Amino acid sequence: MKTAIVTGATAGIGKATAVMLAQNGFRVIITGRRQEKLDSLKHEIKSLHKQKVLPLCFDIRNFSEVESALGKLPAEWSKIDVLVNNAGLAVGVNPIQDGVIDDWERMIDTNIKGLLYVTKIVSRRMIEQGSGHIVNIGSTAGTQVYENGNVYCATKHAVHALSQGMRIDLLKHGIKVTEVRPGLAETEFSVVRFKGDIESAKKPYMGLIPLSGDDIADVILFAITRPSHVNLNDIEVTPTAQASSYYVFRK
Ligand code: NDP
Ligand code: 8X3
Repeated sequence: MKTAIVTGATAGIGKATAVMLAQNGFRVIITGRRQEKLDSLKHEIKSLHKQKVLPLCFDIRNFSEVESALGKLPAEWSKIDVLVNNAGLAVGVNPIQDGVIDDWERMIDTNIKGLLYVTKIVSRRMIEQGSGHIVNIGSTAGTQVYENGNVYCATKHAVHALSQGMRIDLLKHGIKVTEVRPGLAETEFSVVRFKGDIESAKKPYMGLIPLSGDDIADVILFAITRPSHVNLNDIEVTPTAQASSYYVFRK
């Protein structure tokens, strides 16, 4: 049986991915900072989908927390087939001159440094095993920059570059690297970005049918279930009503 780690599994894309992988025969290691959400997801996956779950509560911005959670896994969880680097966030929508330093640091520390910390620990394990598949959740914002998206877009550009760099460095070890780059997906993402302002958080999704966490989970499942000689490198997924970060058709 294959084992997958999904970071940021307490909400949105990560939660949907953990459930879908469990439904499709994967044992899942689920991570996030909210213990109660991890506990309820563990209960859901064990009772509804009859699958083994290991919840690990830690902040991916802290390397020693990442190392102690993922560096010493229980023996029965020690072979990791898939890592989904999903945990991430946008905070704030300010023009660059009004940027809030704490917002910038949260995004850079989570989306870039946290992804690197997790990857360092898990990729070394995959190299020892001689196999593995890393799926990085990038964004349409990883190749296009929009007004007031400055630092968030920069972090996702970094994920885009790191995905290419990881693919090159891990090539000789037989480890696959896939980047999945969603467009507008309605999760907790916008509520976090607008700091709990629900009305503002709804606006990006008005007048169109956005992606759901399940839509992205479905793509991740497809990517990780291709034959061993086939890799999907870079997958951009948008709602039908979105052509790019700049062109969105709203009814
Ligand atoms: P959600 O806000 O619904 O989920 C984000 C997840 O990340 C939560 O489980 C959260 O868990 C976790 N997380 C955030 N910060 C940390 C941290 N410091 N340590 C550990 N876990 C953390 O958003 P989405 O599901 O939409 O976002 C998932 C990924 O998809 C992100 O990387 C995002 O950038 C990307 N994305 C989202 C898009 C969208 O439109 N929604 C589009 C393109 C990409 P907890 O709070 O419990 O720590
Ligand atoms: C999230 C996509 O366009 O809402 O990465 O920033 S967008």
